[in-house]
Amino acid sequence: MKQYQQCLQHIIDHGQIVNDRTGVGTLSTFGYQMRYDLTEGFPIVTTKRVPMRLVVSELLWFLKGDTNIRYLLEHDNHIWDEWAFERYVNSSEYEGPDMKDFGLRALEDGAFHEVYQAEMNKFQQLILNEDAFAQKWGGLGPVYGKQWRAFEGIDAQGHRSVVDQIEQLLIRLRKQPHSRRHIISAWNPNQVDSMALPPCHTLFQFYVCDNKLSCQLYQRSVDSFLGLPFNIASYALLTHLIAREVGLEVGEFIHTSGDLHLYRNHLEQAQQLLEREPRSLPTLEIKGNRTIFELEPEDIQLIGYDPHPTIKAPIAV
Ligand code: UFP
Repeated sequence: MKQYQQCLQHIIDHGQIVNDRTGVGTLSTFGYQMRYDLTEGFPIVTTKRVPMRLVVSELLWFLKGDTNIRYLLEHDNHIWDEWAFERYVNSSEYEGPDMKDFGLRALEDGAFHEVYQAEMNKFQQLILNEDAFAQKWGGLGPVYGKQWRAFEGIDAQGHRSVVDQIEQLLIRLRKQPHSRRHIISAWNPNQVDSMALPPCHTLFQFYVCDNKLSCQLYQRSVDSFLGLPFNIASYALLTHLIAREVGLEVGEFIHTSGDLHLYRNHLEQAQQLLEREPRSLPTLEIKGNRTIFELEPEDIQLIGYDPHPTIKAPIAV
């Protein structure tokens, strides 16, 4: 899987230094595309380990229309914790130690990191064990699950309308596979400000040719070291799940980037990854006959994933 390495090299060669929202700083480029032929194997990065288990539970969570981190915590998935935590510690209900700018401070100050970790652990336990707390503080606002399964708006007659975009997509793919309108948008301008994180994977389109289903994603903002390998695996998996549901083979997954960046504190890790030789791709196995909305994480497995070891990198919040 050379394409991912070429993408990192592209940013290193052409990126401009930008002081981004998180305060960490990035090397940034705008507009980039990669194509993965899904018939050649499952396109998960092999030059470091990508936690497929987390990709799977997050995607099934989106597909259920869920926007509360409790489901993720129950599956030992912590990728959204910081976003929910941020809302909680910035509220008047939070009475613990000052957590202002916790993301950056936890990276730079060891003593603060301990205090932060203790507060985060308390928060996670409350989400898991207290229904009312989970209801109130586990929610991330109308993020992906909400937009995919219950996109709200006003129709042409002025009536409130709620669209299940995934259900509509499945119906249309069965009825009119060659339609050029197989689009799902997670970007709802009316609701972006209420989301814990405005959707990074913003809009995607499906395409059918020769009985094969392809998917193209437009990702507005791409953390190339931590986010991108995860996002590629997630949308490759989604393409497989949708294809299975409507009885098609898989075709290509095309990833198109808006702001494609490498955080300043991921540069060394990226160089380390670039020295590694890509390995052969695994294949995907989906067991049983549960529908796309009923699938459980254990139904989905990668066969033959033998990556180089994990490379740790701090996440910018
Ligand atoms: N990011 C990704 N992929 C994701 C996701 C977030 O790369 O799936 F949820 C990164 C992109 C960016 C940051 O570095 O998170 C979001 O910040 P902003 O909203 O300022 O673009």
